[in-house]
Amino acid sequence: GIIMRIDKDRIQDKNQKDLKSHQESFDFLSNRLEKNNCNVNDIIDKLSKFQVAIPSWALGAGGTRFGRFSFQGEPSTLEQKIDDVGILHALTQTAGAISLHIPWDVPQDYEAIKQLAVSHNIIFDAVNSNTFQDQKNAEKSYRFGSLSNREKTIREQAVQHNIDVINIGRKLGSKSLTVWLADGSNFPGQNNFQNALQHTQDSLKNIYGALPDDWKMFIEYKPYEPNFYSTVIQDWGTSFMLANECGEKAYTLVDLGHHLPNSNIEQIVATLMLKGKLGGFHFNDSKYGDDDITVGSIKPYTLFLIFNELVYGMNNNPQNPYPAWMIDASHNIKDPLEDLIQSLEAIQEAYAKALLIDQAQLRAAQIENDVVRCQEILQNAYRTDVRPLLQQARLTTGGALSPLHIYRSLKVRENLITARGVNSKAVGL
Ligand code: LRH
Ligand code: MN
Ligand code: MN
Repeated sequence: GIIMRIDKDRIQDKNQKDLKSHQESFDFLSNRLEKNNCNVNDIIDKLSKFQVAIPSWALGAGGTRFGRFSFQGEPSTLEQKIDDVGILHALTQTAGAISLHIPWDVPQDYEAIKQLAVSHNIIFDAVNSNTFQDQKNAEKSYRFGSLSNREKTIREQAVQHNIDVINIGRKLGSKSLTVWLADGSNFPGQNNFQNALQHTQDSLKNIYGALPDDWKMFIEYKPYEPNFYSTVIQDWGTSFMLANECGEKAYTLVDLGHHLPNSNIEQIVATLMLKGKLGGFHFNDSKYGDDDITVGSIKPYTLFLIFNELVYGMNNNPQNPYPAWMIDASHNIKDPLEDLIQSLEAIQEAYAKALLIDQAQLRAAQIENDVVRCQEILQNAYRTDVRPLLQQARLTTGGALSPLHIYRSLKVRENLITARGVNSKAVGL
């Protein structure tokens, strides 16, 4: 197939036009920050190293349960999905990984797939199992649950699928498995809660038994949807308990959209990191439920507060491993690549603002119970326009000063449509 890529020279070339004005705003901001005891170089370094995995299912326009409007030039093969992530990474230098969903993305030729990823400088992050849909030619149906099912043979099929996913991931160099279950019930009385939880725990332990020593297992929770009365792994507490039952390689995964309205997600993050159990993170934003819309488009201040806890945990909790970051968003109407560029920018922005917080001053204000000053310290950081820092980070790593502008001016989508055809469709959600 045709490999789509944007080489660094094109990007450098396009950057020229905005270089001078960037330099001006960067100098102005870094002077001000240095005066406030910020180590700007350290922040730039942290921003350049922060890499977020792109899930294979975010590269096509997502659907709602009422329909899906494909976006022209969507990737229809795994190779094309990797090419898309390559484009994102070339422009932003922050999307250096892809997260595959099995069976949507089973590789045919492993060596070729690995080489393609290497050529784009991207690695394979967590592999995701899927027992929320019945697969083609599946012997048993997950209609009434997978790992939690009353029927042993159905649980066994679901466990085996997860083991198959681990083996696929091993061949690609992945180091973690993410398990998200749709299991639950739609009506009171449909399920025995205790049996469903016990079965889930036993099944997860069987999967954990097949996990290589240097792998992690992430257990994702979600309160509702697709089941609307009960979900077996409904909240962080249930996930945490199951992870503890499985063992030290099992962790909780926080997806921003998987909380009931007004939950204090930053506090959940702090609790899990203190206990060394925050393994992975799915970024998205929402107004109502698990809306999976562009990161930072609705609640950017909450995202900042969450990053404040993440930064604190990364600095103070050696018991917690470095979390696996992933975007879990995909929308119905935007160009998926433009949407992901916006999400990556919002993530970096929240991270940069959290890095500006003067932790020593905040501690001092907390000790004095100076509530007003505590709030001022957080909000001073939040109100700073950090975009020149993001641009500087991209400049030093060979990315685009303005990824979205360059994406449009290079007519990337138009080229993808020419290469792949108007009706090319992504497999997945
Ligand atoms: C479930 C979820 C989970 C799935 C993805 C497609 O809502 O967040 O991570 O794997 O969506
Ligand atoms: Mn998720
Ligand atoms: Mn979700």
